[in-house]
Amino acid sequence: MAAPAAFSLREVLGAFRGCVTERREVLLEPYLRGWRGLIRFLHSLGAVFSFISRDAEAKVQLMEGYCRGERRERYVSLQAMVQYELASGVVDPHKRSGRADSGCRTVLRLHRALRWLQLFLEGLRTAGEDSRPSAICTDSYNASLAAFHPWVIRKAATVAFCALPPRGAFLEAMNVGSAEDAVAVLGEALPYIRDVYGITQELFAEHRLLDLP
Ligand code: 1Q0
Repeated sequence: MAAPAAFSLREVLGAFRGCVTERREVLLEPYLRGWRGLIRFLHSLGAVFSFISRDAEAKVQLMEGYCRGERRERYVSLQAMVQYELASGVVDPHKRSGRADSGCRTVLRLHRALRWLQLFLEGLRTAGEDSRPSAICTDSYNASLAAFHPWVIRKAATVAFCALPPRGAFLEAMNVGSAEDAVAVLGEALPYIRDVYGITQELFAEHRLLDLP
């Protein structure tokens, strides 16, 4: 049996590029494929990150279940999912409590993490050669996801970030060639990630889903 292929940033890039349709809908299958790639990368960074990858993995798995399930046509795109879950009462933006397994609240967690990713990759791409990924990661986290996490998670995340490898090794782990090549691919990937984030943010804002418990 062949060993699982090594992570490559190109795959993640391809997945996020394939997310947005001509009608500006976000397709779930490539969205989740992009996340799968990222989780794989996180695994390669070591066990310190496993509390993060476990959570992301559980969320991706839940969503994959919907995409393959009985109502799969309702989960082709984020737009279809929002429409279906609102119409069927699976989610209700006016309720303070809600189902922990709805697609909308699950995607919302991934969506917030995508903002972190965007900031982090932007930082990595534009910072100087002697910059530290751990510092860029901490700053990106504090400017995004941290606002949604309780103290203990913030603390654990900040400690884990210290274990990130230095810039050269980090860029190399992306598996697209030299550090310069990796930076170029990041530049290519970012507009797609930004686009997916922007469309999702607008969709969730329009339906008042940005605070789902
Ligand atoms: C490279 C270092 C990775 C750092 C990841 C930053 C995110 C930190 C998040 C800490 C999450 C802690 C685990 C639990 C969180 C949950 O409480 C929370 C809320 O969910 P719920 O159900 O309790 O309401 N969950 C989340 O906020 C979701 C977090 C998902 C994080 C997914 C991160 C995936 C990271 C992939 C590595 C990307 C490396 C980038 C470079 C690769 C180049 C393409």
